Amino acid sequence: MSQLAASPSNNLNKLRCARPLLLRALLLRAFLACCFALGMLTEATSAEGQWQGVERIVAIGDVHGEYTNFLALLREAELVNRRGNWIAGTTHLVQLGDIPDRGPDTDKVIKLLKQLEIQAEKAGGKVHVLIGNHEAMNMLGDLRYVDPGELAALRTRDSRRLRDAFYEQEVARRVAADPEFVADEIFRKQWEKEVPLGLIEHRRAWGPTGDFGAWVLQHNAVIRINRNLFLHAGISPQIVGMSATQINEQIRQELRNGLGTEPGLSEREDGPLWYRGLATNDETIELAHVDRVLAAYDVDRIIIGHTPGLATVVPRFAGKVLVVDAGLSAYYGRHRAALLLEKDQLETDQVTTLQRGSRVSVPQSTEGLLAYFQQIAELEPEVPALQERINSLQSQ
Ligand SMILES: [Mn+2]
Repeated sequence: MSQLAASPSNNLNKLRCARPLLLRALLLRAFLACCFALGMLTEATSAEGQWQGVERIVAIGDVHGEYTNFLALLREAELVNRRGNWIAGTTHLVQLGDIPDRGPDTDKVIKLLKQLEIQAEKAGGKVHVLIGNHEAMNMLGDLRYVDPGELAALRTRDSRRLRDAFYEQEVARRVAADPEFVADEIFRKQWEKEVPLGLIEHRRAWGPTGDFGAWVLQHNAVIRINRNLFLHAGISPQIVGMSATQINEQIRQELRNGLGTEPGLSEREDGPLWYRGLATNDETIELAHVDRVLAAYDVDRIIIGHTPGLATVVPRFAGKVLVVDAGLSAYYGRHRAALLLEKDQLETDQVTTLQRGSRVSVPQSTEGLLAYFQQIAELEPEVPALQERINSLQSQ
């Protein structure tokens, strides 16, 4: 009796349960599909490296291990507060590459930028840290410009023990190759000079799975925001046929897996991390190429770092190229300038240099250059190269 009574109600219960379960399963499937599609979308957008409709963009050039002056510039651009937290809402910050080398603060700068990437994303903004030739050099093992302070910053109480373990391995390796080999005190002193404390940590950090290397591998070398192309050095005539996606994928692949026997895109003189023609070639000779690059990537402007000299944003080709490497680091004189691109009512990007906190409009013609550099010189005095440029423009 109880069984008979129970069974229809059980069946009913099963049915009642089945519907929500089915619904739940369908919702879950839809949810997962949605996540998947969103994931694909996000990935596609970032792989293509394109953003449209951005109201305010701040571009900052090479940092080269300089924390204090970099933070001062971020504050002047109203990107962060005095504690270094993002306050810029939907603004996009583009750091044009070359964070490490020549100065000691690389670890601090990277920690700050990692934090800003997260904070900006939450606020609807974005921090783009582009890959420069010095990121590539550090990942590929070219350590010519490493500052001793960068190694010292990575030292811990374990560093000596870690290095001793490597030393023992090195001695064992040499003895295996040559049984006569004896590691005397001179050998040890020489080896320790070549392997300063912090170097092993540095090599690990810049490896493809290390704290710095894995972070760099999340980044692009070339991006497009509104009608502006951003990259570290420049697009040469040899590279102009490659899409931004191809460039980004090839450079990340090289930094992840190392270089083959052919010169890699990330180390070539005419590659996007090194090419200096846009910054230094004669404008009358290079102009046709500049126009080709603008057409190929469908942009109005190319914004680059890599070449310091005048301590400010240097407009070239009547504003078609903007060189944004002010020379922030002590090595280059601790100058301070950022580029601002802010949409006006007509939705066009207004171009302004922020020099030590003061705004100077960037001329879109060669005629405006003298007045521009004169205004900059008042804000950034005692830059001989800038004075020379002013004198030469005056004598024309
Ligand atoms: Mn560079």
